[in-house]
Order: sequence, then structure tokens, then C-alpha cells
Amino acid sequence: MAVSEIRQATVKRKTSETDIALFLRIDGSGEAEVDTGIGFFDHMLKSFAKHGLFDLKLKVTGDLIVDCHHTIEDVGIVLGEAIKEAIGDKMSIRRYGDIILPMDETLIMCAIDLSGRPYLGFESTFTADSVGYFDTQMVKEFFYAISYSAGMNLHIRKIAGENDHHIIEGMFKAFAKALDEATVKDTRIKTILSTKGSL
Ligand SMILES: [Mn+2]
Repeated sequence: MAVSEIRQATVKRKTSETDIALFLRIDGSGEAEVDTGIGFFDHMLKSFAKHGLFDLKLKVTGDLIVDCHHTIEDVGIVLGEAIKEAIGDKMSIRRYGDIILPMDETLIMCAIDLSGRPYLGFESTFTADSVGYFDTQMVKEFFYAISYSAGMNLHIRKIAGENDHHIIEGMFKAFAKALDEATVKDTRIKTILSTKGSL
């Protein structure tokens, strides 16, 4: 990869429910400027940027007067689109990434294949209906939206965990680490890591 080829994307999406402007740099350093209107969601997305060493700028005006659903789901759609655009033709990338990430009593497994084929495997339980203004039901919806718009095979599973804040944060961090690993360029991979020749 030439130095000038920094992998990044800007995606804008406006509907009657949400207005989103997102900038993502895959080859970043963890810088984040995030304002979704949902404090806990901002905390999660900043964690995603920090631990994946991505740069993320995100401004959302959503219909929070309804609830958090459209805002969280639509950010998932837009973030997935930005990931897909930023990684481009997937030349020389590792393609697979995985981690078992601990956070206090919580243990989260995340595995990614940037296969081009969307799939979400998600298994978790939560105790509370929400953390702050973030509904725990929306965690799966968020990752589902990403997996479909990015075209990635994504498995996330809670192995252990009691505290919903830890469980969700563990998932965002694990997703970030696995995605970082999957998107890293390996100098030994001269083309695209598939016997088909494309992903
Ligand atoms: Mn936290």
C-alpha cells in the first residue's frame, strides 16, 4: 500500500427519521468525535474507534423523540457502508479477525470474515431493558445492520457476563479489535485472500 492510499470513507444518509454524516478512517489512530444524541452510544462508538485504531467522525440528528431505534440502526447501516467503501477491493488484507475479549466479569467472543456475504450470529442475554438511553435490544440490531451493509460475516457471543454496561462495551471493543485484525494489510498476501480471486 502506498502511503497516499489511506483507507477512509465519508457517508451521508438522510431520511425522515435520521440525518447522519459519518467519516471513517480504517488506517487511523483512534481519534473520535461522536455525537449521536445518545450518551451511552457515543461512549460505545468512541470505544470502537479507540480500540480498533480507527478515526471516526459522526454527527447524527435522529428522531429520539420516538425512541433510540432508528438512530442506532441507521448508524449501523452507515458505519457498515463506510467500512465497505473504505476497505475497497480488499487487496492484501487478512480478511479474518477474531478475539476473546475480557472486561471484568464479562467475556466476549467476536469473529469476522470480510467475505462479502452478510451474516450475523449473535448470542447474548441482558438483565436490563436499557443502559442510559440505549435499549439493550438494539445491540443485536446495530450489529445486524453493520453485517448486512458491510457484507461481512460477523459472530458475536457472550461467553460470560452479568453487567449490561460491561457486556455491551465488551462487544463494541471485541468488534473493533476483530475488525482491525481483519482489515490489516499483510505484505505476504500479494492479491486478494480467496481462491476465487475476489471477495
Ligand atoms: Mn464504560
